[in-house]
Amino acid sequence: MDLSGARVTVIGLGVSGLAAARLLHAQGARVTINDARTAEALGARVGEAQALGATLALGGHDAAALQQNELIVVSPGVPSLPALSAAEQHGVPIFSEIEISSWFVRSKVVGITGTNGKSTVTSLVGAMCQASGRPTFVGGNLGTPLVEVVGSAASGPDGLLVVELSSFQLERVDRFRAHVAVILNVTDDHLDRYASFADYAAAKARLFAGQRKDDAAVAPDGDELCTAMARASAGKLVSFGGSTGSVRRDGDCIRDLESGLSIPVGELGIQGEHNVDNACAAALAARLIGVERQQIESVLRSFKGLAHRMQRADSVKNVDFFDDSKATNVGAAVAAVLGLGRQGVRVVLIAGGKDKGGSYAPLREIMQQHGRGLVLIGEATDLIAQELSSTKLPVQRASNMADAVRKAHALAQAGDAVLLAPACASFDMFRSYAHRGEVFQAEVRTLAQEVGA
Ligand code: UMA
Ligand code: ADP
Repeated sequence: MDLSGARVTVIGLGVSGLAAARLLHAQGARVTINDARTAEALGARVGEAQALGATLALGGHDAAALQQNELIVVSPGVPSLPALSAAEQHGVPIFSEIEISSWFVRSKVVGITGTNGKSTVTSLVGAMCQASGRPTFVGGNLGTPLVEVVGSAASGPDGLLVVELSSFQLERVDRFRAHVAVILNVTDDHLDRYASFADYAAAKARLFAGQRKDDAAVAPDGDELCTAMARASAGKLVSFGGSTGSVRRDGDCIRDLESGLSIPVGELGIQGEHNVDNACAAALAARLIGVERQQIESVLRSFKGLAHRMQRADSVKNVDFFDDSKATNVGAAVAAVLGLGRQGVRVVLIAGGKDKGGSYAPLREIMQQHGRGLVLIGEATDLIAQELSSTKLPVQRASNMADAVRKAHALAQAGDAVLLAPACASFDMFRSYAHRGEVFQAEVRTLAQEVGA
């Protein structure tokens, strides 16, 4: 793709926009970065953009100016604004940073999407590819924008790219090709951005659009929605998990009959039923991209999981505290409660935060069965209290995390667990899910010091 002299606007001066601008500038494009926020609100990023030689258009999105471009690159957090639709109607192509990256790479790509488990599976497959010795990039929605790989060894013909892809990033891909495309699951999320669940699912399904005949479209065995998405691919459908998946649980082991991989579930580095599915998906994706069985097996044993995903924080008077702050939607929170409940543990759930427009009803029966009580925080407090009122569990409202941790501990009995699995975004009270998890863990440590372990 020759971008030399092209007039290009990047929308959003975040991590993704800045990285995209850097590549476009290196390709000789005349780059403008446009952000709704002012220079004052954007802070240090403004200096970084200026150092690139980019023109800045800050404090709003000007429809007329956007129409003057030959290309617009949109950051994932930017929804379909009226100014963007107008530019599109004017014939300006609009792509995500993922799409433009794909124009400059020659490596094999594993693309991973789904509502939950993306980061875990991406990290697992990434570690497996790294263990194979081939130059490997691991990133995307996980943190490092894909565009940063361009020009590195991993973007060459021997390289492997393992990319976590959000629905936001997939909205505007065209030729992006994942040689192995994995969809893990689709449940309610981001309904504050999409008009319907169908729209959200359709964005995820874009992962398969650029696949070709020899590619693999990976979906969970028995999941009709995900299987239908993968079937629409030009590639071959391969399933994981369930009763007929190509890599699946067989008794106490995970087995891949094709490669001979067999590993007892108890020897996996990550625990919980949903992580068995994640391990199957990762092992299959890695095998399909060419990683050897021994390397896959060794990572399945050694990878201990990511922070703020069912991470045991501490124990206070025989009550275990778990940090699952990354449970930012109801599906993840349900999986977390079920994981503990199936071990016979009663759960005091700390939930709430910034609502994303989905239903909390899936938590109702699960909490009825395995719950001891509920502590609610943040903007979604009333909504959750209303939707779960029929459980008749004790409900406490907390004004901050310190209060929530104390109220949850007071509700718990010896042998119970206190679980932070908010089913909401964190932005009403915290900078990010990671910040929320850190504050929770710090409050648990303080409580442990106060009352003794
Ligand atoms: N902005 C506008 N106009 C708007 C909205 C936003 O100009 O209408 C501007 C903001 O003022 C801000 C910039 O856009 O300056 C931020 O862009 P961004 O929200 O796309 O954030 P980035 O820093 O570029 O980070 C993005 C992803 N963010 C989102 O999808 C919201 C990061 O995923 C990703 O790690 C990063 O690119 C690198 O690929 C984060 C995320 O929360 C972790 N993802 C969601 C999730 O996991 O649920 C999808
Ligand atoms: P993502 O990147 O899709 O948000 P993560 O691996 O970061 O996925 O996990 C996010 C949340 O979802 C965590 O709370 C985790 O415990 C939960 N989770 C992980 N895998 C699954 C799965 N396969 N099904 C349901 N929940 C899951």
